[in-house]
Amino acid sequence: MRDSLLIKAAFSEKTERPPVWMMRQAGRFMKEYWDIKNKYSFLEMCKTPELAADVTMLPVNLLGIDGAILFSDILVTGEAMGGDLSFNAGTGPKFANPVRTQKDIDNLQTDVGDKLQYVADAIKVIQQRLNGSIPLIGFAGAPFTVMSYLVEGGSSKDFKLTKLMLHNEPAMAHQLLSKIATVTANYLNLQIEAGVNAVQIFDSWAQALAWDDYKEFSHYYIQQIISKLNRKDIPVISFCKGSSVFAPLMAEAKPDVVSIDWNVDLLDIKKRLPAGVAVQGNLDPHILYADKKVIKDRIYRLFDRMKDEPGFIFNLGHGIMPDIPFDNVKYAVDIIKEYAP
Ligand code: 1CP
Repeated sequence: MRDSLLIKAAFSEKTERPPVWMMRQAGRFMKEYWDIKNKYSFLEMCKTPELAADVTMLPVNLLGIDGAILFSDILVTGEAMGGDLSFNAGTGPKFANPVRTQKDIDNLQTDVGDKLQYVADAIKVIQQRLNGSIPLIGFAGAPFTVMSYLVEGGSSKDFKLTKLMLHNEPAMAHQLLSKIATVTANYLNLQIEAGVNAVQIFDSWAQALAWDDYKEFSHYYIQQIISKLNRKDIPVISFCKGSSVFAPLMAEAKPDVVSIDWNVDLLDIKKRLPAGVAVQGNLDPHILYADKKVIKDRIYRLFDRMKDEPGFIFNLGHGIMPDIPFDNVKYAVDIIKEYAP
């Protein structure tokens, strides 16, 4: 895998073309996903290695992308720590026992490797199916983002209770974040041990934070996690929504790749990062709703801009929306493979 397009680009080595994969590629925009989802619950799919492998392989077989991503969710760490997690159509993820008091935090467990063993089992089945063709990306949620679901009890628009805990009870917030960070570092090492070829940390809601709060309550813990990973030749990708602002700080945590949202010019931000830090991104996912000529124009514009830069992985600035037409996603992957500067 060390010679694959994705791993080479992640280590800022020259590649014949930029590799492509897309956040949330293994999911809801594909009819074949729903054929499986209509028979099982989401958590059953995650916890049954053969099913997790079936879904992981969908975009590999149907799109021909350059990296597979483990089928799971960022909230499985919260569940393993004691969160009563469910996923309901329409309302998204729910924790029935939100974490809001000192006692709630004290009750959270951190020695949870056994409870996440099903992920290691899934990774082994997926690697058999991939059979050395392309790298498998493992992942986990960043502590701040996972904390937000635990504290709010589910999705949130304004993160009111989470931010109140940061601001009024910072010592409690640090205890909670520290517990999540311990679990997350161990969990990513479990994935590396089981055979993933790269890992990505998702801090999906970091953009809700002010600079100082991001530094104290998010960046600090991501740095801790990255420093504990048994990386060998496993690149670490750090994603956050808000990276057009936070990227220089994200790079200080020493990931190999910083994944950038679509608010910023990718070349400009790459030039502001230390040499040897690759970038991933940064197409606005809404472009994939547009006409094919717009899709081609925007992707080739990005590629022309990045053509002299080793260390560029094509991705979206955030995940694929469930109602994006499959045909447009396939078209994007096809034209990326045809790109010649
Ligand atoms: O390609 C893939 O989709 C791989 C598997 C994957 C990943 C990487 C899933 C499956 N979830 C995730 C990460 C994830 N989960 C993130 C980070 C990425 C991002 O920012 O988009 C987040 C924030 C979640 C939390 C979550 N889980 C949400 C978002 C809710 C919100 O607050 O907006 C949702 C809808 C889920 C459930 C979920 N996870 C994955 C799928 C396919 C689904 C839908 C389940 C269903 O079909 O009902």
